Amino acid sequence: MCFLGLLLPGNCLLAQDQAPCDKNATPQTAALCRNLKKLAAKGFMFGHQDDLAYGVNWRYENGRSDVKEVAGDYPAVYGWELGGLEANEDKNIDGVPFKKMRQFIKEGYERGGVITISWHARSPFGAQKGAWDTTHGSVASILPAGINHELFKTWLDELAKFFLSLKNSKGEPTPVLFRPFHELTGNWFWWGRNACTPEQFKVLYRFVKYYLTEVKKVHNLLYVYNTSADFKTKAEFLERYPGDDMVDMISFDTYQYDDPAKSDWFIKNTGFQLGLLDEMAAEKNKLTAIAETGYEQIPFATWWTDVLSKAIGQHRISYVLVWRNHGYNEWMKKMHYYAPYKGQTSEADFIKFYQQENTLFEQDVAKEKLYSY
Ligand code: BMA
Repeated sequence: MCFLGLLLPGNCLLAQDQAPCDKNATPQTAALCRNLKKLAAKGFMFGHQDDLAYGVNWRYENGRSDVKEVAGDYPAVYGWELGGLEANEDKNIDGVPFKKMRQFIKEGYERGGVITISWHARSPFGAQKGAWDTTHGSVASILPAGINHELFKTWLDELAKFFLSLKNSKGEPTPVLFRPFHELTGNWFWWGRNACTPEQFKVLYRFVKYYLTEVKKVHNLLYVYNTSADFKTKAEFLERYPGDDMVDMISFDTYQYDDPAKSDWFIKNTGFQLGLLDEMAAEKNKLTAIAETGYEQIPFATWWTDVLSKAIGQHRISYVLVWRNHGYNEWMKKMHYYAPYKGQTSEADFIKFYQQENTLFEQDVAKEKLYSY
C-alpha cells in the first residue's frame, strides 16, 4: 500500500509508474507498459488466441474474427503462438503460417490492439510429444553447459528474428507481451514443476531474457510470468519467479472444467488467486492478467456475465484471454473453441459482456493510444 492508501480505502488508487524490466525497451514498448498500468483502472481488455487466423467455421478469410462477428468489434488483445518456429517450420503447431501471423500481428497493432505471444516449444529430445514431453530432463539439458545449450540458442535465434521482424508500416518494432514457459507450475510441459527444479527454471528464464535482450538486441518485449491455476499462496506462485528485474507482468491460466450451474469453483478460485496477484503486483509494481482462460464450447449460456465477469470482479487486471476457436478437432474428436461465434449458445450474453463498462475491446483501446506516452 502506498502513502495514499492510508487515506483511501483499499489499495492505492493512483497507479505507480512502471518502466519495463528491459531497460532498453523501445519507446512504444515502454509506453505500453506504462499505459497498461493506467488502463487497468478503467477495465480489463478482452483477448482471443488466433482470432484473425480462423474461427469455428472458417479459415484465413481477410478481416474475419468470430469475436467481431458477435460483438461488432475485434478483441483488444491478440494471442499468437510460436511453437514450431524453433525448428524452422513454416507453420506453427496449430497450422498457422508464420508469414500470415506476422501480417495479422501488424494489422492488430496498427488498429491499436495488443499482441501477446506464447511458445509451445518442442522438447529438445524430439518432436514426437512436442512441448508435452516431460521425461527427459529437457531444462537441465538446455541451460548453459547442458548438452542441448547450443541447440537452444539456435531456437532463440529464430525467435529473435521473428520478434525483430514485427514492424508496423513506419518500420517501428511491434511491442509484444511475451509469455515463455507458460503454465510453469503444472506438470504437463517439459519446463513444468516435475521436470525441473525451481533454480533451473529461474536460470532458464533469466537466460532467455539475457540472450534476447543483450545478445540479440530484441527490445520490443514485455516479459510475462505465467503459472497455472494451482497456487494457494503467494509463496507457491513465486517459487519459480525469476526476479523483479526479469518480469513485467504476473499472470496465471485457468479454465472452467466443471458445470457452473453446479459448482462455483471457477468464480471462487479465480477470485481468490486474483486477490493474491493484486497483492504481489502492488508489492512488486507489476501488471497482472489472466493469460488464458475459457470454458470449452461455452455450453453455459450466461458464462460471460454470470461466471467470468464475477470471477474477475473488481480486480484490476490488464486482460483476460480466451483460447482458440479451432472448430472440430480431428485429433480430440470434439469441437474445440472458447469464444462465441454467430449462433453459438452464449452469443447474447457475450454481447452483454461486451457492453459492460469494464470490458475493453479494440475500439476502446485504440482511443487510449497505448503506444505513445
Ligand atoms: C492446446 C490446444 C491444442 C494446441 C495447443 C497449443 O490448448 O488448443 O490443440 O495445439 O493448445 O496452441
